[in-house]
Amino acid sequence: MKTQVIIIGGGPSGLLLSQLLHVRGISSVVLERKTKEYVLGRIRAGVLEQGLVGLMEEAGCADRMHAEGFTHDGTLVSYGDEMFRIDFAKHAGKPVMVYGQTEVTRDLYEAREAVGGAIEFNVEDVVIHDTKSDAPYVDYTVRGEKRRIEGDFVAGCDGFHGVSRQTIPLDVRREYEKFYPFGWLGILSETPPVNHELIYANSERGFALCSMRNAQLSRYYIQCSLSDSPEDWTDEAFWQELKRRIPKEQADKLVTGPSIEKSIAPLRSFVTEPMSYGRLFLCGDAAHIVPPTGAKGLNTAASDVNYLYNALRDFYENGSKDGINGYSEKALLRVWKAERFSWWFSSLLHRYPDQSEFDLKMQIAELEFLRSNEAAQKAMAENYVGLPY
Ligand code: FAS
Ligand code: PHB
Repeated sequence: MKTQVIIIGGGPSGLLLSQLLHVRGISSVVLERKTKEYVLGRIRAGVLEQGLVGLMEEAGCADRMHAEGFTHDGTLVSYGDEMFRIDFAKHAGKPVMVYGQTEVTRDLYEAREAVGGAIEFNVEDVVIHDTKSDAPYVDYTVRGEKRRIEGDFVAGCDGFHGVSRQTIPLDVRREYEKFYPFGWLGILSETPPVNHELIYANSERGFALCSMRNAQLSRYYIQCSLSDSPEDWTDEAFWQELKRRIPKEQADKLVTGPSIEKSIAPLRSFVTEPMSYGRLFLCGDAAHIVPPTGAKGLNTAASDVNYLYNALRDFYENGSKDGINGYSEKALLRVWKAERFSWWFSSLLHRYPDQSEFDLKMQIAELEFLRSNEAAQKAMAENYVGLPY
């Protein structure tokens, strides 16, 4: 089989790239390790930057997002019983879209299937070859049958545990990593959100986040120990702990109910450089990971896709190699800014086991500065809604 762009990974990065290329008449094949149902079963991001909204519109996949998503013009930050609002409209001139990653991925799958897009599921033993040539190819197996795809380019959209990053030789790769000494215990419940906007809470018992998917589906997180497992937490224990971490006024109106999903995500900051190797280009979690605090995981994957999509368009439509040659440097500039914001926001809101009394004073002073200073609020708002591509 031959195509123009071979895409490894059928998550949001791979699917968005494939659909955008299709709109421009550029062929691609997506190779996905799991089934579509498995991919859609993962509960992840919830907040979309306008850049991703724009890409979904360009891909022709934004109708349901605009019909069912929520536009948020601000977010709430609390510490103890104190709470203040960061006004995105005032400080950054644009909102965010609250619409789950699961729904983004579902919309992209539907769009690819509607035009007969080539997606292979349950692929195994993916090996990427000859990325330094202008004719890379990928070997893989499906249900034991060996197959090969030849292409002009390979997009590594296969997430943190994929094979694409590993294809770049160790003596070429530079990796940067930070582990956080805690995780996020998240639940999904068919209950109305406690507030119409998100609440990011710093409390003496640890971080909490009140988010949502729609008017009857809420997403809540609490910082937990890395040694915890979801089974350690009954629903009742979760609700009681969440109530102790958000302002009393909010806790008193929290509607609780049975969890329909409960999971723990570890937190990590990670970047690999470069994000390309010959005609192999890494996008999304294949190249970088952020703690979910700043809602930058999915959104930074989208900015990678934006840069790669436009670079490939430039190649096929104008014969220019400037975009593909400059992809890694351009994508990394924005990746590192997302890493910084995600690290800063995580440092502001979580309680660290080794935090000294002075460290705690600094954290509260930072929260007080953010609460009282317009420039600080503008900086946070501009990062949260998404820096320019
Ligand atoms: P993905 O990991 O989503 O997709 C990669 C795809 O490649 C997967 O479908 C995988 O099956 C496939 N694959 C892997 N290896 C392969 C191989 N060898 N061959 C073929 N296919 C292969 N971000 C937020 O902004 N907010 C959040 O709250 C949030 N929560 C998260 C919770 C968890 C547990 C995780 C892991 C991530 C979370 N993220 C969150 C980040 C997340 O949303 C990612 O940024 C987003 O999924 C990135 O999309 P992709 O780059 O497509 O990677
Ligand atoms: C979510 O709704 O899953 C979500 C929202 C904002 C974040 C992280 C996760 O910063």
